[in-house]
Amino acid sequence: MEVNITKAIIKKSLDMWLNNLEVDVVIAGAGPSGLTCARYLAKEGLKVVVFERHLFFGGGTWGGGMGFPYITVEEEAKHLLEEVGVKLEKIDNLYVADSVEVPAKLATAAIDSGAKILTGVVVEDLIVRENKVNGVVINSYAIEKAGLHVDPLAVKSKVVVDATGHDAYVTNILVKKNKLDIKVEGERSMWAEKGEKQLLENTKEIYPNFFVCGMAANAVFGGYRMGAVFGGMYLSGKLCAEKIIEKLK
Ligand code: 48F
Repeated sequence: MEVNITKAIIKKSLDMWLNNLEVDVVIAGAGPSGLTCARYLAKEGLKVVVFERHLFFGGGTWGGGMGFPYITVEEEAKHLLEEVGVKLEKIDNLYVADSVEVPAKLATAAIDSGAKILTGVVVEDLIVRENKVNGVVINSYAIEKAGLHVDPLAVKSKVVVDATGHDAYVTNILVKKNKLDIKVEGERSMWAEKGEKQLLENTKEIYPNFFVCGMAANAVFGGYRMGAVFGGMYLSGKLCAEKIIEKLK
């Protein structure tokens, strides 16, 4: 039995990795923007892998606002939660959703659309060839956390999306290691309405084959943070997917 358990896991993992070494799109970060982006890309038939450093997906959604287990979403974005079956209640001019239900259903919908979510994997660098991004360099988050010097592996992709949230981790690495003339501004203090609008203006390809979406996009361009209103994250994920689909057509 023990050997059979081990064999099943190793065989399946090996097949899965071999099947995901060359993909259309790699998304770094399985928060609300990354999961929404993954769902729309996969629905189009693109081969999508989401690398998430933690063992859980959902990013900054689970804790709602200051630990109160709800998040809010605006009228313009509520259909993106309704599409995946999230229940909403209107309070004043916003809709409220359960902060545990939301990531669970966003991830289920992304997986059911065909996206692969791999947790415990950190995107630590990029493959850059002739001024174009060609894929990502990955490592086990456990190895990184332990501070072990273990060399990484790599996955090739036509496009990479930075959906790593407030730190814009992958963009910072891209800029630093390739001495790019891009300034990562860092996010500004809270201004919910403005920050939500800026998310869409800032969701774009900022370097050949490299897109930013979600809070990473506002962090790159110095946009405002918005707190526990999430409509902009879902809209940004969808917009990013649409821009990538257009590019890869
Ligand atoms: O932070 P996160 O939820 O980003 P988002 O999709 O959404 C932001 C909101 O949650 C919230 C907000 C709403 O108003 O402002 O904060 O923009 O999810 C980012 C995910 O990326 C993972 C991280 O663990 C999180 O789950 N991540 C960060 N760096 C890496 C990474 C990395 N280098 N490799 C893989 N995953």
